Amino acid sequence: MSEQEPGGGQGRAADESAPGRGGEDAQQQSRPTTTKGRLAALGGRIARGALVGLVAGGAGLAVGELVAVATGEASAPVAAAGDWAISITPTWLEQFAIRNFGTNDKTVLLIGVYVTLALAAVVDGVLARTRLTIASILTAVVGVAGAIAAVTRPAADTAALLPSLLAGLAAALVLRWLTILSLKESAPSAEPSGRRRFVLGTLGTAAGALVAGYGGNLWIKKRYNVSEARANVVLPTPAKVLPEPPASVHPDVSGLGPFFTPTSEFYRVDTALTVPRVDPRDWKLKIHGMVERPFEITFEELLSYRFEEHDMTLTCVSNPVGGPYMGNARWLGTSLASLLRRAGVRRGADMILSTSTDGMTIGSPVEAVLDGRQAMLAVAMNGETLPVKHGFPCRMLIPGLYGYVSATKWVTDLNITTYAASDAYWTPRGYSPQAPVKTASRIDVPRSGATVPAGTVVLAGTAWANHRGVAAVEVQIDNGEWREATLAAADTPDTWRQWSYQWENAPKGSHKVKVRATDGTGAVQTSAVQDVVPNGATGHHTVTVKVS
Ligand SMILES: Nc1nc2c(c(=O)[nH]1)N[C@H]1C(S)=C(S)[C@@H](COP(=O)(O)O)O[C@H]1N2
Ligand SMILES: [Mo]
Repeated sequence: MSEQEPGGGQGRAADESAPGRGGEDAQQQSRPTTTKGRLAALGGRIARGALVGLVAGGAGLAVGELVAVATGEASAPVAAAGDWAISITPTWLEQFAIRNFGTNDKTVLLIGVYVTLALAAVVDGVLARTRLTIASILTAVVGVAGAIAAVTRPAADTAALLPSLLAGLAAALVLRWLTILSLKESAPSAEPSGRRRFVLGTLGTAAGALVAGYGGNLWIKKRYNVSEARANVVLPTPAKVLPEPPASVHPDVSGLGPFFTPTSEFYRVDTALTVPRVDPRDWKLKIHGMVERPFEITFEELLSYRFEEHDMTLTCVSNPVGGPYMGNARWLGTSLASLLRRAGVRRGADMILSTSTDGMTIGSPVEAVLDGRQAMLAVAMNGETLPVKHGFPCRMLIPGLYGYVSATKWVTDLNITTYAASDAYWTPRGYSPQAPVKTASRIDVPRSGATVPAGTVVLAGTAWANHRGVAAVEVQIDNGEWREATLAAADTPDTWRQWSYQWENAPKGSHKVKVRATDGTGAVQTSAVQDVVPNGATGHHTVTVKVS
């Protein structure tokens, strides 16, 4: 970088620009002649353009947020853009996100959307100084793109167009107005009043946008809040009292999680950027398609059915070997099989295509639901009304199948159809149309990499073969013999089974410990390593333990 004029005082006076239409390229003659001066002028233009772009973008988003108070949370520009991004996320990226960000993947996505919009706003704001019309049109185009994203979400109506359209329009108008003020302010002939107008306009708009955006967001949260409706649900009394499982389902090993996963710690996996808030008074379930007697029921009717409790472990297909995406709960639900029988499934139908209020579709085998297992429409978990993020007011559950083919949250539609005729959401994205949970096991104690004192080392963990049950668990130390672990008592074949093993005289040094399970049919968990896609990871969970 050459500096022709130490001190570089080209300063404000040389910071050129003309007010109004001509923009900055009409002002060639007043350009500073030194490199440093030119750089300073360029910096000033970029800074002003960026500021104006960001304020215009923020004002647009705030308007969008306010409009979304009327049209629904998911139609707000950022929510719509995020939901759209989720729907086009390729499977490899989705896998990367779930591996690296886990349940924070949605926060990461939102940050991504904001950063992208901010960058676009900065570029647009800088462009506006020389090409105001083009920049304004681009702003409006971004709004139109947002509106298209919003209206093409599966659960959207036409009103979903409005927030982003109006956001784009507002942003374009603010961009125009502030750019003109800014060009006047930075012109060589600028008067102090021009500068004041620009500063006040920018600050005022920014403050207004913050208040409106934040307020709109709070208003949305309040308007679509269902916590009161949730608190008012009177859970049906189960037809039979299900006794607590014996204490012996849980080996008393410190560091091993409880048999039932506390609801607050239960994993959450779904594609919903804004958690659907469904008022039970508006909830209806429709059963239709290849049935003799299609029908629709309200939440009140649903609650009048026979309800039963059932203990079952829910597992995500995206759970890597040894991973955390599973939980065990006591669910309260009504029989899905009874509902199907009431509708009368026609011959040839083999799939239930269930849809949630946010448009997620999940395909489940009719056969699994009718084979006697406790498939249910659940309204409570662990004795408490379903939390909103776990599907309030009603979700589907089928023991033995991964969540993406069975556990539809916020479910409102059951279309009885065929695998040949229908694809569920994840099928074109590379996942198998059908997916029973694979036999698997996990070492939870000690944590991999932990250092433990020599002597007797207690190993413990959990194993699952949902609906087949776990018959045995074995551990292997440093590729030695497989040794039989002690199984805790079984609850149901649909729940996981905890285990422990006393490793006597553990020698000092670093050791590899592996685990494998045998399911209720006698099949031993495979050692073959397979990735999550297309139907669940396999391989032995292995931890490193340092004995000192
Ligand atoms: N509506 C809806 N239901 C859904 C999903 C979803 O994305 N949307 N994800 C499924 C998947 S992949 C899993 S593993 C389970 C997870 O349920 P949980 O979040 O209550 O643990 O919900 C299933 N039900
Ligand atoms: Mo899942």
